Amino acid sequence: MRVLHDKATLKHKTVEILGAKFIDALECPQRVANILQAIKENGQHSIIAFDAAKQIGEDGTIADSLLSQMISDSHDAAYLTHLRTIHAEWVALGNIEAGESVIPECFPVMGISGTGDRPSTPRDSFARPGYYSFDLSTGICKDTWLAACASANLAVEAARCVVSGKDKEPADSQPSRACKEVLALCRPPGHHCTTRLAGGYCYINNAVVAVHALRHFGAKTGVAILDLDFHHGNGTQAYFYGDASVLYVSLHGEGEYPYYSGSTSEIGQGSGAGFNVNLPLPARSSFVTYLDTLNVAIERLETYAPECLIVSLGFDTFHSDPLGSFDLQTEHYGEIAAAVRRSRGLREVPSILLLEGGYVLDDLGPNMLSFLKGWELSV
Ligand code: SP5
Ligand code: ZN
Repeated sequence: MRVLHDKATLKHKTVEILGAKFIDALECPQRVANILQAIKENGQHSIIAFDAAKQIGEDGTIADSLLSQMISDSHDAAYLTHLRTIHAEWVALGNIEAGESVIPECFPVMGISGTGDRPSTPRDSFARPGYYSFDLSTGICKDTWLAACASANLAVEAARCVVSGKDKEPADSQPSRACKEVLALCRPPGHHCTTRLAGGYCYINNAVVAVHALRHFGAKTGVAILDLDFHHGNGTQAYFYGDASVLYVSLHGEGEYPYYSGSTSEIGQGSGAGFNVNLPLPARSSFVTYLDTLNVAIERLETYAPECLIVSLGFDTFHSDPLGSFDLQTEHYGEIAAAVRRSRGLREVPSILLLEGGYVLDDLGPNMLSFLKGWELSV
């Protein structure tokens, strides 16, 4: 497996309100550090280090025009400006110290005004974090923007690897980069945020960016997203809800965070109807139950016959995860990967694995290695 990493992804470190406690966010730098360490020690995968920080100025502007385009094509411009500037603005106003994080104070929740409309962009800098996020787990520190851009850049580079037909560079410009399976060690994760709402530790939707990048590099037909994080990927679903050219399939905890999405009745709309598949599983689901449902997902993916597959890969399905309630063990990740990869219709499909959640620090490395072994052994 080719593994893409960027040390700038480790610079995002924030706080959250979880279960009525104000704590260091469970989504922390050590997650990726531990996975990377395990992959290095294992020695069977090639690691490519990117350095997006070189492309990003003091003021957060992105010099890399492709990355900038991929992010801005898929997210609201004022939202991106907010992510890029709010921390410095709050520090300048004296709201926080430089080492602290921006946390929302007030949300424009449905019904607040009786008009039914989303209120217009607030001028007040205390109002903006709530205007551009939906929970209290998505603080913004000094380097959040840098890390989120570096994370999205890994999704772009993963897409570059797996699609051979590039439209910008000559076809033979980077022959050594072609690779049909890539793991992007994205952090922060992406599947909860929408085009203008951060949430669930997510700021830029890396799966959405990956789809844009796949198109940019020449993917012409269907892209499928298999979301294996414990939580429903509401942001990814929202982005492709009306789009038949992207099939979204998710296995997740029923009725769990983000609470207001993920039911089986959400099937897509317009020409996208039938191309959104939610497969919620009850709390404490066993591996047997999980695998049965995974096979339903795989059948749907096979029928769709995608040109490329994106896996939103979360390990918060692990039995002891503080944010999950499934009963999966380390060896099960290998079986899950093998089940996907053994499928006749999917084994030849260029695939991008994007890291999402997973919060048991000591088990993240073994769980990732188990997944990668299952993925590769089964071909
Ligand atoms: C990427 C990702 O995994 N984001 C998940 C963010 C979840 N944040 C809030 C979870 C609240 C869970 N509350 C119930 C805990 C029961 N143990
Ligand atoms: Zn999750």
